[in-house]
Amino acid sequence: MRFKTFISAAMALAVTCVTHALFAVFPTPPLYVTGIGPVFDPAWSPGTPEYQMTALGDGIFYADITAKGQGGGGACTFEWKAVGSSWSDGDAPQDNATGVAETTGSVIRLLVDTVARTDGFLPNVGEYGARGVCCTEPSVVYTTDVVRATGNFISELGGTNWDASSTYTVMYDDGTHGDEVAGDSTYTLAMSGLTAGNYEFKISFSGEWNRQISTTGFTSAGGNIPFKSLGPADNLKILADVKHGRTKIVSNMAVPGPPFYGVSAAWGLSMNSSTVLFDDGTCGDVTAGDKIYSRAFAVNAPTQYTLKAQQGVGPEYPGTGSVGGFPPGGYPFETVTTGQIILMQFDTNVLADSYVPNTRYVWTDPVSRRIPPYVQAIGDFMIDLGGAGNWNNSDPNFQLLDNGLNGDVVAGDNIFAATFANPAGVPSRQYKAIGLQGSWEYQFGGAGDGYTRNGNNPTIIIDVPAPANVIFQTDATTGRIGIGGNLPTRPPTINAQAPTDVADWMLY
Ligand SMILES: [Ca+2]
Ligand SMILES: [Ca+2]
Ligand SMILES: [Ca+2]
Repeated sequence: MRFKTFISAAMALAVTCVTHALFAVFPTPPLYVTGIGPVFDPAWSPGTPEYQMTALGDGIFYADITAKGQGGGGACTFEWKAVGSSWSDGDAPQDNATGVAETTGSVIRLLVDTVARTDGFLPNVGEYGARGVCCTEPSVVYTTDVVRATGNFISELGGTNWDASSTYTVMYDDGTHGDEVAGDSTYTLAMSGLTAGNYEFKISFSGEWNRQISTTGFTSAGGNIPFKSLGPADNLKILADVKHGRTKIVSNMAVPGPPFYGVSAAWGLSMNSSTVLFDDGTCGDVTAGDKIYSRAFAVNAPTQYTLKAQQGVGPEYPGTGSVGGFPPGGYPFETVTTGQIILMQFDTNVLADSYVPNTRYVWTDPVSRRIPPYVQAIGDFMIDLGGAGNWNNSDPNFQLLDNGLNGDVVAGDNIFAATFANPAGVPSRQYKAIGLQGSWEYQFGGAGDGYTRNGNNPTIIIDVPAPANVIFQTDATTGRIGIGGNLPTRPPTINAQAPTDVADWMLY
């Protein structure tokens, strides 16, 4: 009972910290680990010298701790996080990470990866708000564990949904049952026959939930991981890297499109013939075969909404926010008349102008486009450039303007810019832009994102030695951001400079 009381108090404290750091990024070193008592003493105390982390290289940090007591959770689990010197510096992961301390005095290595990876596994730094990915050595997963993908799809296979002991969901790491490499700590569940639709799962171990892999990695309570089936012929694989606590969905129908679909709560969230995008010059597509997929959609009633491009099981664009959620996330647009037609365009070309995102971003026609009332550059460069504090989303000294002055090349083109003297240098800092003063509701930038509402765009890294000026640029139509004197490239089918009552397709 004493343990249970202890755990409750500490969990409440940790949850508070998660909320506090919702939009923070991972802190710059020194980094620390902190966690629950009695494994940690003091418990939940960022900045404790004996818990300082050491760089392992490649953006990975570790700390070797000696458990002051046995883990008090089920299966001797304990909860922990990587954090800066204080909670206000930010922390990771969003939920508490999990470790196992079976005995007092056991030595456990706690690791955090702070770098975005390109292997398609989640969680991944910069995607869905992840600031760091945590795991332990020894792992919370035993070699004797039965690894399962457990979720609400099991009834489609003949079993019971969320049955953590199901015989239908056992994963393999022995080179059989669709597992590609035996013994590489990546387990595989291969399946097909699922009715088209949205599903979710977590990775469970030996039929219990004290240890699991959720949206935020190794946790005791994180979110369910979503995936889609495009139909019974969709050969799906769920992969689980049980060394790092990450998962990946592979589908034979999920190769990067087409078909792409344009979905919005304003006209429909289903991926079907009424939402498929065109690149054949029809249905509003301006130019056939230019790899820009488009469609004109009629919106029944005047509204403010969001949209996304989707490609089945693969990623969504923008990636951040939930287009079907409340409030809805994605690319923002607004209509003012009943039955208004909006043109959505989705560029799958790759641009080489150093602006981010450089592919797979969406935009809408000028009538439905939201012109931001305020654009500001934000990040951990603000103090370097003379600001009072970093990550201040209401600092007009960092406002970008569309007036043709101070680094803005063309007035009124919906590209916002400002130039800053840089006497001290800006070493490897994080940058994105926001579209409403004092708010995180509208954001710009980030690979796979662009202009978003109700999401949390990943940052891009800027590195400018003194004394070169820093010129921040933000294209508020596409959401592409970067630095430098050159304008971000725009696809030729954007109408960004004609009168706002002229729809894109009227120009061609
Ligand atoms: Ca394997
Ligand atoms: Ca096209
Ligand atoms: Ca401009």
